[in-house]
Amino acid sequence: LPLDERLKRRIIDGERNGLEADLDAALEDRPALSIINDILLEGMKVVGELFGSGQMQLPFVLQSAEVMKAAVAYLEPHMEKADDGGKGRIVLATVKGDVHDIGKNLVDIILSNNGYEVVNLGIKQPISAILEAAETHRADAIGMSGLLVKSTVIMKENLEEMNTRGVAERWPVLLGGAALTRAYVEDDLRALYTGDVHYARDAFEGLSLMDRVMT
Ligand code: B1M
Repeated sequence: LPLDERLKRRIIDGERNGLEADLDAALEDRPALSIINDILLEGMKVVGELFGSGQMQLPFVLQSAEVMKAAVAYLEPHMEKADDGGKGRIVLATVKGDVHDIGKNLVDIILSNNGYEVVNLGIKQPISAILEAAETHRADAIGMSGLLVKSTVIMKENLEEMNTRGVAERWPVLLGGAALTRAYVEDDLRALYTGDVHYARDAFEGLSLMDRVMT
């Protein structure tokens, strides 16, 4: 198989042996971010389709996720660092009940490499923990990630909780994750939330939104 296909296959098959050598070879002709976006994430997309259609079982999805994470960790030092912090601080978390963190961690990497300080709380974070961290770290914004349909409901509840606590004006909120749609965030959630809430389709939109809310 050509190198690109082989790397994509590694994600789909959850095959780690020889991963680093293939990544090194790929780095010779394209930047780390392009390897992630154009090759590895294509593999994850296939995993999602196979899992969704019942052709792949959960333990294998987990293996694929682990290879994906290992690849991202290996590539991270090769990524261009545009800025050294100081542009602002964001508290980032996967919402309550949701363990998916590959996308959130990509957002962390992209923001960190572009001048933001990221306080990454990890997965399954209740709104109380998110707000406490935002307070303690004097965050400029809050980012929530979630991939389950259930998580879109949790995000709504989180915003309602922020309204109730009277803290909606304090932090612009960025929301991302595969189950969300722009319309849900920009129509439904904006209608109920008294603060500022934005939808980010991917990590790069997350970055441009941060640049926007910080100006
Ligand atoms: Co799960 N899973 N999973 N899973 N999994 C999905 C999400 C699913 C769509 C698969 C499917 O059915 N086709 C489905 C959800 C269906 C639904 O809710 N209707 C699903 C399911 C059902 C489940 C379980 C319930 C399965 C089970 O137990 N029976 C279970 C959930 C457990 C839980 O959370 N309580 C489960 C578990 C797992 C694994 C642990 C095996 C593993 C996760 C490992 C990990 O993350 N550490 C896993 C995986 C890998 C997936 C798929 C295949 C891939 C997700 C991924 O990493 N994509 C996924 C299929 C899919 O998404 N279509 C699936 C790559 C990643 C880079 O994309 O996170 O979307 P994503 O991030 C993108 C953007 O969304 C955006 O930027 C990123 C790209 O730049 N973004 C943000 C994300 N967050 C952002 C935040 C921002 C800005 C942008 O600002 C704050």
